[in-house]
Amino acid sequence: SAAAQQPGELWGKNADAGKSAKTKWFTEAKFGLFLHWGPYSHFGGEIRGKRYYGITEWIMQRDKTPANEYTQLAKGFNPSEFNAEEWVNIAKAAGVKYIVITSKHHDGFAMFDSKYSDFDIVEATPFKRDPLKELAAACKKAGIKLGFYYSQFQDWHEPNGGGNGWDFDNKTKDYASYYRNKSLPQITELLSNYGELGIIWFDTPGNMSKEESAEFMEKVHRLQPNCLVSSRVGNGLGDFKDFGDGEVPPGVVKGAWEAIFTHNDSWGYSSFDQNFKSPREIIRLLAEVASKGGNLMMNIGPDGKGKIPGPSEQYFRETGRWLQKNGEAIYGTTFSPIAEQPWGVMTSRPGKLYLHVLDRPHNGKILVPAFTGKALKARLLDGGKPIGFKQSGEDVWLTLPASLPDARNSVIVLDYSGAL
Ligand code: FHN
Repeated sequence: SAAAQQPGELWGKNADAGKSAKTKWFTEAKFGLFLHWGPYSHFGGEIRGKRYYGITEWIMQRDKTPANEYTQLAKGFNPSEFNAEEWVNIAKAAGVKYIVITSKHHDGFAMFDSKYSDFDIVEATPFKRDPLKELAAACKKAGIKLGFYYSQFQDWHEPNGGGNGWDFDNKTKDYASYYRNKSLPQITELLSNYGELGIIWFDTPGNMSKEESAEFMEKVHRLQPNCLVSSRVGNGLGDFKDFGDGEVPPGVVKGAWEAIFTHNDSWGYSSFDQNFKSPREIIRLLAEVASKGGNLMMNIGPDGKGKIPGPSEQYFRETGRWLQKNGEAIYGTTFSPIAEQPWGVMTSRPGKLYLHVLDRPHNGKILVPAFTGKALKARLLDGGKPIGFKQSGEDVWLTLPASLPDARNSVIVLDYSGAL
């Protein structure tokens, strides 16, 4: 039937839809928190008297700030109000199962105590603490997986790092020496000093060769065999697939994968961007991504003092309240065997189809087509109220109550026998 989903691409060797022991936690997690935090958070979109809207973590490149000057300005970064437990409490309340934080973004600044660069938070700022140590401890205590973002190719601070063509000559760079002297050793530090990690989230591989990408991936696996590597390690490698920023694939994708969004129009903190996605948008996006079989990792940009912006905290907490009631329809589910419908999307697990009703039709009747199983029982997930239904052949019609528990997304659990 046309309504049955045609699974898209299979990612890597994970054709078992992530059931392999290594990616199991990841494919079950469904919701992650991305954090972009560094000296750019202190600038908040404004540097040397100029304002830049969006991607504030790129401010050094957009402003062509000389590396020396950026280093001087970065000394103003002093996130004295940072409290790892507070962040993890918010993450927990939001219902995320993992956190990925920038350990070094393209500006080259290490957010951890590194022996391989002075340009790190302990040596180059008055803050002096290692926030990743504190975050690792808080995550461990809360049972949340921790991953580190690491920009392995772009490093605008280093003469041989990728990306900085305003201070250095891109044509004469010795990238191999950059990998050898900074990025590979820092990866070793991250995997050695912060306990067990869930992910090393590489990004923008630039002109890395296949051998170089493989070297980074192997390094991670050698030091922590269970640590997953993002596909942005480059050259088709990685343990799971990351789609483009703000991209949701058009249909089902089997295997371990992630859609990556940010809460407003920037990854790093912006002092003047208030374009935050509402809880409604987050909740519906989460359902859509899960219905295609993936995770949603949504980013927040904490500010230069170390605080999570108010709207981010509030909207993530609100998402968490929805998940408390409806998490069964998200966590541990797999993609829907039946395509998106005018009223919403579906997620599934053996014997259960979760109907995420996003738009209630006027007559209150919704159709689940291409239903090759036998419908047994239907009820609202939140509150348990039974829902009337009628199956004729492969069509299941359900009659919604006059008022649904949540206008953003009300879930109906449809129990069935047979196969979909
Ligand atoms: O250039 C980065 C960007 O600053 C941000 O970190 C995003 C997050 O996925 N990744 C890169 C662009 O794809």
